[in-house]
Amino acid sequence: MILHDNLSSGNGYKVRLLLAQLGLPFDRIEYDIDRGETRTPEFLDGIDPNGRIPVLETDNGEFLAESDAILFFLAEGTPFLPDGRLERARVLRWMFFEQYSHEPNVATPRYWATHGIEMTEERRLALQTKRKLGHDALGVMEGHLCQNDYFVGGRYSVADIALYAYTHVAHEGGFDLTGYPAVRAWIGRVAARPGYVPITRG
Ligand SMILES: N[C@@H](CCC(=O)N[C@@H](CS)C(=O)NCC(=O)O)C(=O)O
Repeated sequence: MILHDNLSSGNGYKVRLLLAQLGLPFDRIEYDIDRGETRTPEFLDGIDPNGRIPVLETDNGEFLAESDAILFFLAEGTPFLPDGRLERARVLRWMFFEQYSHEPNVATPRYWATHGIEMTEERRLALQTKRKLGHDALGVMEGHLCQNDYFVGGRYSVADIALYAYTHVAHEGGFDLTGYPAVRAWIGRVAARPGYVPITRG
């Protein structure tokens, strides 16, 4: 398998973390997203027309984009995805929450801060909204984790990986997690799982 990736990406990290925990070997191709390397005609025509990483290239030469779809695909038939119909749907519930309510608000400020993106007036205004919506999403997680050790079925799954990726580095985008003790405790539980690798590991 080949992971088309960028080391700083939390979306890419989700896949790297699961592959490491599954013990699956893979090759990684690094793209400089600041220099538009995922927007070339070769990438758009041959790898993914949406021009973003991560993309998983399977051993059969099939391409699969979207981090949470890749997690779901790789987790099939493993302990990282529950068997029951309702629990599988709950994994998707948290993944859709991650993509709609969490990632656009918690990850984007980190990207702006860590990639030297110019803070135009438009971005400054957008940041205020993202800050509020990001804290709303963290609040939803806190409420769930006050009652549960993990997101679905009381055990670690790809729902946790999807949400962990950008939550554990939220401070890099200016989010203070002090007010979310249950989230911080869950971050510690995830980081203690067997086969854990940090976001910096390629
Ligand atoms: N919904 C996608 C988002 C992917 C995404 O935003 N990728 C970013 C890096 S985290 C990217 O490739 N940016 C480069 C670009 O947009 O040109 C996923 O979860 O995989």
